[in-house]
Formats: sequence, C-alpha cells, structure tokens
Amino acid sequence: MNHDLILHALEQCFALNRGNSKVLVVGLGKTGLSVAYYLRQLGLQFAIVDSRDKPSFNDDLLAEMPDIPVFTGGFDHAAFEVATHIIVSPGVSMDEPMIKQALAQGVRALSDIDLFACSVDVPVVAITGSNGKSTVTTMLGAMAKAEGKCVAVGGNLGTPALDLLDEAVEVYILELSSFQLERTTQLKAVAATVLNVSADHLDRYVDIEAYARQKQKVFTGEGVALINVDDPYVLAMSESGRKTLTFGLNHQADYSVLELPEGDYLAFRGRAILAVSALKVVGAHNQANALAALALGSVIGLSEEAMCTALRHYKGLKHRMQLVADINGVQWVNDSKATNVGACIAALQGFKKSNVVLIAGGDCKGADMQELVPIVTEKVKALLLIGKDGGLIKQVMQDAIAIYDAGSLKKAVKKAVKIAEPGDTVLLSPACASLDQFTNYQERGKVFASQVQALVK
Ligand code: UMA
Ligand code: ADP
Repeated sequence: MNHDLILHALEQCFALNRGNSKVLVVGLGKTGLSVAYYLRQLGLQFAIVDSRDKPSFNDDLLAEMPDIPVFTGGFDHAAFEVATHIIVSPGVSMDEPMIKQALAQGVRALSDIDLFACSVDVPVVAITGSNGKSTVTTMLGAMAKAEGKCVAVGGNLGTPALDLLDEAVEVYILELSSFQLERTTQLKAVAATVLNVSADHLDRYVDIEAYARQKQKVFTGEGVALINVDDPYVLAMSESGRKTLTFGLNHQADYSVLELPEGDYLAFRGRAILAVSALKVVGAHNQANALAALALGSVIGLSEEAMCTALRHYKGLKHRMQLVADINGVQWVNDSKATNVGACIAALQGFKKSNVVLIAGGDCKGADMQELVPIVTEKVKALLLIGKDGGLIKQVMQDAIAIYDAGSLKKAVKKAVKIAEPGDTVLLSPACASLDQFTNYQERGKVFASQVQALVK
C-alpha cells in the first residue's frame, strides 16, 4: 500500500498523523527497531524509551537515525509526558506504572501489529495458542510456497511483522503471542486460530482465563475462525453465526484423523487427505498441527496437492523434539522449546512407559507444575532438575520417581549418562522458560546438543 493510504488508515484508526502526533516507542528490541524504521519511513515523529542501560539494538539505531531521541536506563517520565501515542513492545507489561499513567491521561496505545494491519491489503492468516504456533505457522508457510504463492511468515516466530511488509507479498502468515494480541485491535485476519490453551505466562496474567481472553482477540473481524474442538478453552471461543472450521483428534471435527484398516489418515469430513505415516514430524500433537495447517490453507485457497507436498517434506523446527544423537542405544532428544507444562506433556505422550530420563526446570513463569505429575509418573524413570524453579517440580512430584537436583544443564547431562540404559531416551523438555540460566531457549538447546555431542568424541 502506498504511504498516503497507510497514513489515512492510521488517522482513521488511531488519530495518528504527521502534524500532531508524538509517538513513544517503548522497548528497543526487535519490535521497537522495526517500529522505528516504519515510523521513520512514514515521516511520523517519535522517540524511544527502554528500561535497560544498553538495549540490544541501541547502536544500530544510533548509527542509522542519530536524530531520534532515545532514553535508556529507565522509563523517562518526560518522554511519556509529551507522547500522544505509545507503542509498547510485547516483552514490556502494560501494567508498568508509567504506561498505566499515560493511558489514564488519554494517551492512545497501539501495537506493531496494528501498524502492520493498517499497511496491508492482502490476506493475513493469524495463528496463536500456547503450543504449536511456530510449527503451524511454518507448515502453512511451506504449503503456500508449494502452491507457488509469494508468502511472508513471521511475527512472534522471529521476524517482526513490520519487517515483512513488501508489495510483492500475496499472503502473510503471522504467529502471534498473547502479549502481541492483548494490545492489538485492528488485525482482521481472513483465517485465524487459537491452537490450544494451557498454563503459560501466568507471571503476566492473573489466571489462565485472563490469558485465554487475550488469545481470543486473534478472532477479531469476520474471517474464518478455526477452532480446536479438543480444547475446552478454545471451544468456548466459538461464536454462533461466525464462519468456522474445526479440527481435533478426539472429537468430531471438520479436520480430523480417520482410522482406516491400512493406517491413520489426516482427513476432511471423513475423506482421507494424507497418511499420517507420510509425516516426518512425530507425535499426536504434530498430527493436530498438520490438521490446523490444512484447515487454514484451505481458507486461503491452497490446493490439497500443494499442502500435502509441503507436509510430506516438513521436517520440523530446531529445538522441538529434535534427535541430537543416538549413543549406544540411548536417544538424546532436544525439546528446549518446551517452555511450558503443556509442551512437556505433549512430548512425553509420545514415549513408551518409563523409558525417559527427563531434564526439566528453569523459570516456570508462575505455572502450577501439578499437571505434570500423572504423565511424568507414567513415562519417566528419572527426573533431573535444573534452574530456579526445579524445586517446585520436586515439591509436586514428591517420591513418585527418582529425582536428582542437577542444578545446571551440564551436570544434568553428566548424570543422565550414568542413568540411561539402551532403549531409553534422555529428553530435554524443561516445561519452563530458560531465561534464569540462558539467553533464550535456543541457547539452552545448543548447550544441551554440544554437551551430548561431546559424549561421542
Ligand atoms: N524492555 C524494557 N522493559 C521491560 C522489558 C523489556 O525496556 O520491562 C526492553 C528490553 O530492554 C529490550 C526490549 O524491551 O530492549 C525487548 O523487547 P521485547 O521483550 O518485546 O522483545 P523483542 O526483541 O521486541 O521481541 C518480541 C518478542 N519477544 C517477547 O514477546 C518477549 C519475540 O518473541 C518476537 O519474536 C519479536 O518481538 C518479533 O515479533 C519471542 C518470545 O519469547 C520469541 N515470545 C514469547 C513466547 O513465544 O513465549 C511471547
Ligand atoms: P510455540 O511457537 O507455540 O511455542 P512450537 O511449534 O515452537 O510452538 O512448539 C513448542 C513446543 O510445544 C515444543 O516443545 C513442541 O514439541 C510442543 N508442541 C508443538 N505443537 C504442540 C501442540 N499442538 N500441543 C502441545 N505441544 C505442542
């Protein structure tokens, strides 16, 4: 879209314009930087604040936009005082006192996703949920590519939505977090889904219902809502009169798994589409992910042929149930992206009884670890705990299985070597965020992989 049309949309939606508006960008991470480039291109006035002394992209910004005021080392009061609009990065809570005060004084809040929504006139698919977002987003991206579409894929996945904007793009596929959705009002996706809801980010929300309500915002507008009928929180989001598709493994749904004598098939209303055995990604949760991707793909007009080709080739993402090594009959699997209880449960569901040595723990983000107890008791022969909230897992497990306080991931790997026997799997699926001990889940996964690979040498 040309700049005049975008500026018109921003004026209509947010009374945001070149003449009177002063935007304050809160947070100078990936999102803040993408917003800065965007506002700069449109000729809008802005400043940036970040509570860290040296935010990650400070130097990049200073080099490219030396005239933009950047306030670091705290949220500068004066910067908030003059702002007419604030664009808060997802990692910054809207409950920050300075933000609450600004909102109370009539400052308008919007998000990078709102700016994006005001800048596109081609279909956008929006994907949220507690688990499976990145998998479904990239599956659908691969499907659109297989169809020959010019597709852009990003959002919470990694590339900020605004950095995807390109005139050549025919369809955008966005992974969105609850943090992004909670501050977004303008995104009206042609197809949207909440894949599932399980406890996560309870350090930012009062309870799981409040977290689910933010996810539900993905359904703003009149596009097709894709509902997971197996998930009570998602099922409760169905709206009568709304264009809806459903998917599910355990209940009747538009997209489901069909059991035939020759094997299981991904199916649409009882018609087989693709043999489950053709998928390279394993586990029931990945069948659900594939069903969701098929449903979303159908809404944007992708052919089943292209979608099946993509699914047949889709190998999964790094740090999600990734086989690192098979050493003397012991499989070492990296599922570092399991940053909440739901993901760890999904991982364990794929194993035989009691042959898993599980490495778990980290920052539990306020979640109740109790839900882990039945599946861990059933599938895990030894539990090696790491990180700041390892103790919380120990508390709920009591004496059900052998538990070791390893503390660090390196020590956990050393201990696992002693415990695991041929036929076992050592699984890093922490059920917690990594930030107490690592920069991010990728670094945690890499440390695990390098420790394991060192065992072979
Ligand atoms: N900051 C403050 N004060 C605070 C917190 C942060 O000033 O109280 C500043 C930091 O100093 C830093 C900046 O804000 O300079 C970071 O902003 P951010 O945390 O919003 O991170 P971004 O780099 O903008 O990345 C965000 C998403 N991060 C979070 O939601 C925490 C990225 O998702 C996303 O890929 C990116 O936008 C592009 O859309 C990551 C994530 O962990 C992968 N997401 C969570 C998840 O998947 O569970 C929601
Ligand atoms: P997200 O982007 O929502 O974090 P990912 O696709 O990156 O989701 O997967 C994150 C973790 O959740 C991984 O450990 C993965 O094995 C697990 N997972 C993937 N899909 C599902 C699902 N549908 N239900 C439960 N867990 C899942």
